Amino acid sequence: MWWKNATIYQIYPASFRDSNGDGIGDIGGIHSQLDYIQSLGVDAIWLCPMYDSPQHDMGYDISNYEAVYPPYGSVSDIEQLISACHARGLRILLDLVVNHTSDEHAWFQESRSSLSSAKRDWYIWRPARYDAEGKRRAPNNWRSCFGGSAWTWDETTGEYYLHLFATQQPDLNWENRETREAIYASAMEFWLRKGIDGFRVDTANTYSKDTSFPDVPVTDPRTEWQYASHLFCNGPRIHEYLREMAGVLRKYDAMTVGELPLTKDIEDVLGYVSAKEEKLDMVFQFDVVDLGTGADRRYSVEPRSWTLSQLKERVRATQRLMDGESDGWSTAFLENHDQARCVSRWGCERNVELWGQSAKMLAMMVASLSGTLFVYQGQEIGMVNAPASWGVEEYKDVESRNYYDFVRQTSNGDPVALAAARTALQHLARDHARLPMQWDASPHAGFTAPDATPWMRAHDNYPDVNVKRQALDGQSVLSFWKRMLAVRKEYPDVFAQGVFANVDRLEDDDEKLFIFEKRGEGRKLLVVLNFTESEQEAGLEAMLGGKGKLLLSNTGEGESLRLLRPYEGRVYLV
Ligand code: TEU
Ligand code: CA
Repeated sequence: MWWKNATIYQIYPASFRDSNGDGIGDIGGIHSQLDYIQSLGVDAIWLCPMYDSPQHDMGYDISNYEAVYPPYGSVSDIEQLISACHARGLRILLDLVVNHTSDEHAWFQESRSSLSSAKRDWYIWRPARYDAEGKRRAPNNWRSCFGGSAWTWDETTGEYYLHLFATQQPDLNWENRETREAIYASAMEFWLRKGIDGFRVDTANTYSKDTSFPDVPVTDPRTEWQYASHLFCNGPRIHEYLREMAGVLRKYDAMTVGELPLTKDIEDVLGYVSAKEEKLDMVFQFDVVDLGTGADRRYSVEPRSWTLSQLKERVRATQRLMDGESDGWSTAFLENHDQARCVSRWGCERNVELWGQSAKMLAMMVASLSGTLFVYQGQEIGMVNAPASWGVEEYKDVESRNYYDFVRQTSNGDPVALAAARTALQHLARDHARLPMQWDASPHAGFTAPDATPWMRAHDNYPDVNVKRQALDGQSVLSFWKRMLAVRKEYPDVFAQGVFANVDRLEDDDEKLFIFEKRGEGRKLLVVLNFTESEQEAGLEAMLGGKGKLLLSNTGEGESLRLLRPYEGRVYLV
């Protein structure tokens, strides 16, 4: 199983590299950077959706599974990319988005055309309810993940359709066997036959819903639409569907990594990833990336609402899948296209020293964890969130915009509430991951032609933070990532497969240091991370007992067993 010790590099096509100067990244741009990608020491790439789409949710609203969004290129460009990757020994994964399609998909067009359409039952249609005053109401009070009702009224046939995400993303009806078979043929086998190595499976636990669609209790009295995710995640038939899907994948020996929001208990997660279940090979748990987000609404929260002890606890939760008693497999990641940059969330941007130190320390943390490792484009050079000085109009994501509008409406435009919303977006929005990749110090960070207008503005810091500059500097974040990945590869039993344990030391260190062990075959790692801006007592002498070999350090300075510098991190082999 190639993926067990692998590192997978995630690419967001719109923002990676523009090869033709239209301001939008494309397949040609990805193809042109395969040398760079390979130089990182990764084993595979995962492309976010590049299918044809009206882009209401950046390609997670697919209008044709068997075509490529024309600004990105063509099916033949993907075929060429697949062969180019394989010729270098790189694997390639695509994104599988089959909870919903775009409302412009031919299936939905046909489904919505009449009550008797052959594809009517391919989506989830329900009649209206009427209240005491005879006013038309949605079938229930569920809120969509992007805010507002999860149902949209469709005039043509006088019914509502369900959409867990944006209005333009109607949910497919997985209860219908014919629909499932069409999904397998069009979204999966069409691409598997072209030789891809697997899929990242979008919202892998939402296909089965409670089909009685009950109302949920009111938890937010400001609005009619209530948090209902627990009713559409982990539904009654989800395991049956995933097993059926795995049957298709098996024919091609393809791997899967499923996105698993809102599945918290280890037993439930194991239901998806335990090898004997034969469903998904691994999943992305949300424990770590959800830390510090609002409980009811993701952005209803102050910046940095987390503690180090919580972070440790959540890391441990994802690592439990690897503790030897379970037959599951885990993933390690801190970023993806839905998350703000990890340095801005968990590290420090106060000055250039602390930025670099904390970017490397976070790299050390995530790359020392067990499971398959995922690195998101730009993470390897320590890209950070868009500056606080940028106006809210720079935020383009549907989730960001909907949230800001929601606050505007419910607060009657209160400037204090709007300022808080903007602060939260600056801290957590999905937009931050979607800024152009920073290649060099030329205009727009070298992402597109100098005279082009990139679809999102390049970060102000690109003259300092870019690939070209870091590639020449042996002490850069980029050089550190390369070293880190090489060392991880050298000792797979402790890095990718070791058994994780927190090392609890002095009580009052708990919110300052993160120390953990990884036990492998007759040896172990000791990872010591200082999460503060000040020096800390390390006390390593006692912990190592003269036996440890320093594998990695992020300081480039001599090692002191007594003191750790700000955001210093070390990995010892014991
Ligand atoms: O995300 C689904 C998801 O579970 C959400 O948690 C998402 O991260 C959301 O932004 C959190 O508030 C997947 C994709 O990764 C995301 O880009 C898509 O917008 C979404 O599905 C719909 O396809
Ligand atoms: Ca382009």
